[in-house]
Amino acid sequence: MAARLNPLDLYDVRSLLSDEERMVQDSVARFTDEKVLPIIGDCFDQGRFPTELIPEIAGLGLLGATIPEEYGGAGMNGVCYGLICQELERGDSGLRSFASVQSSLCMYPIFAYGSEEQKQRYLPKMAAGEIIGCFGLTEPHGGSDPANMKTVAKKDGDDWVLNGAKMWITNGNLAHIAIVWAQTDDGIRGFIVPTDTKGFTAQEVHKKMSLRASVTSALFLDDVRLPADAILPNVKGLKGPLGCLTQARYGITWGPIGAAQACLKEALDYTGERMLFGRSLNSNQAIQLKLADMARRITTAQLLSLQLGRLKDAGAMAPTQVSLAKWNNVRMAIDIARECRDVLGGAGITTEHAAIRHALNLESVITYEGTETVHQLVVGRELTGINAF
Ligand code: TGC
Ligand code: FAD
Repeated sequence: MAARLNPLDLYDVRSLLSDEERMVQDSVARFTDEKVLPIIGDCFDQGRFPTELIPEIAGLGLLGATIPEEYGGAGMNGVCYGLICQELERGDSGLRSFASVQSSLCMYPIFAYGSEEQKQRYLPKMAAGEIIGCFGLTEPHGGSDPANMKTVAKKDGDDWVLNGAKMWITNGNLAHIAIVWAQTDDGIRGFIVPTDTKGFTAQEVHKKMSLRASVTSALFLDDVRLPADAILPNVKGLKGPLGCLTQARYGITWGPIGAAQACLKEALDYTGERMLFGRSLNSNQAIQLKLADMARRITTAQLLSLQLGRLKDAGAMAPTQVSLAKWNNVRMAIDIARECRDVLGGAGITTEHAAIRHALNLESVITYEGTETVHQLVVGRELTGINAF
């Protein structure tokens, strides 16, 4: 019989990677296997983000991986960043969220829209994990429509004074700085807000059934006074935050591939060992159909993200392409995680196994960074030219 294919990479997508990309993937995979997997089930049960892993995450160059080395980043390409997201999310979506927010939603806007002084002041310490950021765009009255922003920033002499509230903010209670988007007389602008500024409070969201190993918070800004140089000078309008979302959503297309691979691996192992009706569970056609369908969908998602990454690295990636891949790959992973939970039977309902944790986490992933419906409508608009929002 011919050599068996890798069930988690049936098309040998890994062979399409460069040596550097494979090395990055291997080092993050090792970190996930050795440091994340042994503790993450307990973290999820306890509703705790493993802050003790931050120094090693930073040491591996996973914060601001694509930011140039002169600002403390690792200067990697977009495909490497995608592989980082994939391997972290094979551990848990909470770890990938932490890295996405720090890299794409906080370091990226400072790098892309900040002054030279802001870049020098913040980026090296953020890459080192010494300054943690959060990104405040969503407001309590409706996240899908950020143009309807109520948070305001008013000029008072040279200062800015911010008032408003943000909701569902990843890393909110961990953060030293918040990138806050607010309406001004000049349209939507971004501000770097040190979280110890008077009038700023973060309140952790409890009772979550999803992303339990991640910090999620509400932010309140009550007459928060900032100096003139807190504004990000080089962007105006909604394209500022949406440009950050494009970076983060790109990474999110890769992350759920890791979650789905973790679930498929678990289902393959479990159904190979489970004996029912005198034979192993995986010798039933109904089970093999499910496993085959998972492999088909993972393979499609891998190829989609890799091509998206190649487009990104060629400077040719369009936001609509990111929407299609975010929609497809998160839908793929949540369906697979739920199906794997089912084939594990009763054993699938506890966090002794990973499937239910991934399935629950993916409920957030399918909602944040643009809900599934938002991304479908973006693709629909591209096809028809009609804005249906
Ligand atoms: P529109 O008013 O047409 O456009 C405004 C300006 O933005 C530009 N633009 C983009 N730029 C870069 N990337 C994109 N994806 C962009 N989309 C639009 C556009 O060209 C325009 O520029 P200009 O120069 O003409 O002013 O806005 P739209 O109609 O495209 O947007 C509508 C819609 C619904 C797609 C948008 O509002 C949207 O994406 N809503 C969803 C909001 C969302 O995703 N929020 C996420 C919050 S952050 C988060 O969830 C973090 S979770 C992190 C984690 O834990 O991992
Ligand atoms: P709504 O916008 O109220 O949407 C409700 C429902 O209506 C959805 O099903 C949506 O698809 C649907 N809908 C909306 N518009 C239409 C339409 N035109 N047609 C048909 N259906 C429509 N935000 C941040 O800014 N920073 C963060 O760090 C962050 N982290 C998050 C972490 C977690 C765990 C979660 C759950 C969310 C996070 N978010 C963050 C917020 C996230 O981006 C929003 O939840 C998301 O954008 C949706 O907004 P909403 O929850 O207000 O839902």
